[in-house]
Amino acid sequence: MGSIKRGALIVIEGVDRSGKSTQCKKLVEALQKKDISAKLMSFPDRTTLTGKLIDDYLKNEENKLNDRAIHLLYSANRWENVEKMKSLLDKGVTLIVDRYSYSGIVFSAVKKVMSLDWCKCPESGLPKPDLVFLLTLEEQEMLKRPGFGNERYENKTFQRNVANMYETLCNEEDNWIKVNAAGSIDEVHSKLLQACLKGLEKFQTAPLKSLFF
Ligand code: NYM
Ligand code: MG
Repeated sequence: MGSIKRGALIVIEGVDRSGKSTQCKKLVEALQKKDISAKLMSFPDRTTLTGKLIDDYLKNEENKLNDRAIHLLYSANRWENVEKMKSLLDKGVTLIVDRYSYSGIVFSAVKKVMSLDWCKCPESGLPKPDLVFLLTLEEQEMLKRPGFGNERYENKTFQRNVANMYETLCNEEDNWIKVNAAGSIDEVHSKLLQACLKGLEKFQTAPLKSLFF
């Protein structure tokens, strides 16, 4: 009776409209087709208690929750899901996650109210992804994509700052892969799938680490 390998924790990050959700979905489908147990998760998880507060904050300009409070809510939204994540990983399910702690850090740090270190603190102890894909888009490409929605943060200046802050974080980490999101959906997908498959065995046999200790 050999013990089953754990699942891998793989995160996709990037500015709004970079194709994260599409790519996450395709990645899960492709892994499943290869008989690799995989599941999609996304943050914010708007279905939970904190998720409902976050949803209201994003949709209502009148919501005056302060920057630190909303930052901690996003983090709590991940902590609410930690048992579920760990239990799936333990069972050998690979998780493909649409945004994670890095979105939390980047979207808050660009507000210039809290330092990068302050933003990282509440993420400490969450499962550390084995691999992070950063989908990048040149500004010209970003502008060509269909319009932003009406949620908070969905404007050019904010997203430009977010893109720069992602670069800063990316330079601090060794397990990030930058992928130009301007390619076709299939081109981007095959890059992501290849990198996932290449690392999978290694991820599944190494202990799961924690963020930022
Ligand atoms: N966002 C997302 C944050 O500000 N902090 C976080 O921790 C996370 C996970 O929520 N503009 C922001 C980024 C998005 C917004 O996400 C909603 P989505 O993926 O559009 O539902
Ligand atoms: Mg969005």
